Amino acid sequence: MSENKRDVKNSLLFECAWEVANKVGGIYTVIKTKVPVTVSEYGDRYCLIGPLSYKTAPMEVEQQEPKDPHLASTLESMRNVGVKALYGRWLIEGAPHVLLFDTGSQYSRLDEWKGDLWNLAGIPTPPNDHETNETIVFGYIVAWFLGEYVARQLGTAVVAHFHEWQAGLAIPLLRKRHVDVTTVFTTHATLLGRYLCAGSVDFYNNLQYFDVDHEAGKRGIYHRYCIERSSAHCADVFTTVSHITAYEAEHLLKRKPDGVLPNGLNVVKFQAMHEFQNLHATAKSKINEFVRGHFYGHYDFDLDNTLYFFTAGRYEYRNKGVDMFIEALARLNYRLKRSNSKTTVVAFIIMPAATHSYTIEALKGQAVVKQLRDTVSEIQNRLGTRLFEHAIRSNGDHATLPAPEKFLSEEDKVLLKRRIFALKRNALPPITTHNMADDANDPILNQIRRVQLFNSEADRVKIVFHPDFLNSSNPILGLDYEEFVRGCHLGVFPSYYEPWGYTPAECTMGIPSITTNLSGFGCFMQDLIERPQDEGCYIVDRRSQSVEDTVNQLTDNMFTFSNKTRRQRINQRNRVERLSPLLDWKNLGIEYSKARQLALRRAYPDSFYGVSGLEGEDEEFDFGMERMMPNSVPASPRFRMSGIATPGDIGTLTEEMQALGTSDYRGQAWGLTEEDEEEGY
Ligand code: U2F
Ligand code: UDP
Ligand code: G6P
Repeated sequence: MSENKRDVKNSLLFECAWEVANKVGGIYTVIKTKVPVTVSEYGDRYCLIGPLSYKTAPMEVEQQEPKDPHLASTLESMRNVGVKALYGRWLIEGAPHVLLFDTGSQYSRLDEWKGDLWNLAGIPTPPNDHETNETIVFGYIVAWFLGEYVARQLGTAVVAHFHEWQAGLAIPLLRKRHVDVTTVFTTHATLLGRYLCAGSVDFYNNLQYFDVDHEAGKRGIYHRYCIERSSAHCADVFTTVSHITAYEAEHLLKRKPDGVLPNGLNVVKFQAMHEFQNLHATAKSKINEFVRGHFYGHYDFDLDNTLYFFTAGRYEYRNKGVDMFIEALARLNYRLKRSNSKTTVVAFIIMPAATHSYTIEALKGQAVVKQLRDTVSEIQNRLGTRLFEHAIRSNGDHATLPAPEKFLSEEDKVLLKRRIFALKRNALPPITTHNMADDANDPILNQIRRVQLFNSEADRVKIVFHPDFLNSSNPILGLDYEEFVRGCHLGVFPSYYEPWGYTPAECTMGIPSITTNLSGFGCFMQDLIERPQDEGCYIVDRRSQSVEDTVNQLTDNMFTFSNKTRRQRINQRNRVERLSPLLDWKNLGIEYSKARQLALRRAYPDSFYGVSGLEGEDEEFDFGMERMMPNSVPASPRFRMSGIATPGDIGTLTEEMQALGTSDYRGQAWGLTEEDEEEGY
């Protein structure tokens, strides 16, 4: 590529995503939580690139002047022709450099760039797709920036890492223009996968056979698909977040990924185990408070013997497995009733849908409980005063102590009666907390109607559908999501399409969860731990059995969990919490380092070989990353593979991976016989 020999050991890193300083979905979580570990490796040689949103940027970014003179002069020359950009520090843990481009400042060139894209790559673009227009303008600005930057800065190699198709368009442009950078593309799902799964197709068994162009065309996303596919093909290194998505990408994008970069978390470890157990108890008491209000008038169950289950995420009814969750809840209800169980399960569904604010009933529930509580504490105060006055005048004669109810005045009794009457309710406690915009056609509500889980007294399983994300300032269920998770007993995520799945991964902060072997996270845990269910990480099989059998397995898991004693639950939470280091970026970040190193090797092979042409040992990088699981950690959990150094070894990223067939993905493979597996394919 280059005449000059660029320094590959101290390479610079630009990481580019649509969700840099701009929260849309899961990729924001990936980027933001990963920053500290990337900064510790790259320091000031790291800069994130994203779109400039005037709404969020002022809160997220502190403006600064670039210290790198090449960067300053590149920006200067772009500003001179009208490009608006904000450079500074992103105000998050790690405080990385960030460069945000205002796509609006270059919309005048949209048609010119669309024409260029057609001539260059044969990618067509329809006129009214706003998201694609943004992608094109952003992609052209980023390619322009990187091209100008490396033309000025000639001494050091530059790695440009792009996430998802919205940020990926710069990759084919850089390649066509022979810009001297090396590129990594990470996809967090595929466009076609998401669309196909949301319909009713047997996705995984047909992956090899889809006519991809036709399917994309049918759904009006052919142009987006072309951008995604060209990003994957033109990148020096192509990666995804899990093996299951790698398999999907190979067939839908027609390039086999070079490796897997699993998503991590920023794990906070407590000094002592009991600290997070205490947090569970405090958060649970807040959920208890909500439940008392929501079920007023029918609150005949014992909160001390009540379990909170939940599912959460974007409202993708089939992809997130809500259909299966509700069906399994109905069966759980039947089994709990049949076994005369005293346990009540309250199942929460937290998924944003279109609504017109809270229902009157939901607000009233919280209000009547608050009034009752206020009245009781007023009476308590008055009663206390009377009791004290009486006692102090008894002058040592305890025989004068009247019956306790004598201290309750008639007025108090009337007040209390009024509050108790207010708790009367003719209807059953509502399923949903909000007025739904389309109640009659809502898939979740319709499924609940079908299985008839209406919160009746006889039901051991009650349902609360909260069609909005949680927030501590909400008047109902006023907790932050993290606090809510801690207060619950079990997270249930029976996903059908889930490239990774942060929601079950986040449960490892201290509560058990159920997920499937079709989610990236589920497969990751299954590959890593010998008996994940013993560690509070239940994985339901959605690959090799019928839907009926899967629902029964899910029901069994929930039923067994419902029969655990408090002591067993506490124990299980301790075990789950011990898994969290597996997901720590301090351990998983090394996979990103490997991807960058591979990209450098592919772009600058000469820099990695000694004079003799053999790879010199001193050319190897030392990532200096913390190794997983120091020896002091207890023996449990038992790992499946002996001698693994990092969890990322599961996502082994190697040159050889290209040469292998489809069947080398981890986890249960498709279309393989048992003998094949035994032979280690
Ligand atoms: C994956 O989740 P994401 O957070 O990336 O999922 P979305 O935020 O929904 O974005 C995926 C695509 O859907 C598009 C968006 C992206 O191309 O432009 N989209 C849309 O068209 N309309 C919308 O209203 C919202 C999004 C993945 F699914 C998880 O399993 C992973 O955990 C996560 C992180 O790797 O990436
Ligand atoms: N989440 C949230 N508030 C809520 C429920 C969920 O912020 O009330 C977050 C959750 O913490 C997680 C993300 O939404 O980080 C969902 O990510 P996941 O990977 O499960 O699915 P995606 O939406 O990315 O497909
Ligand atoms: C934590 C607390 C305990 C409490 C328990 C409730 O472990 O430290 O004091 O008894 O939570 O557990 P449960 O599973 O019944 O909500």
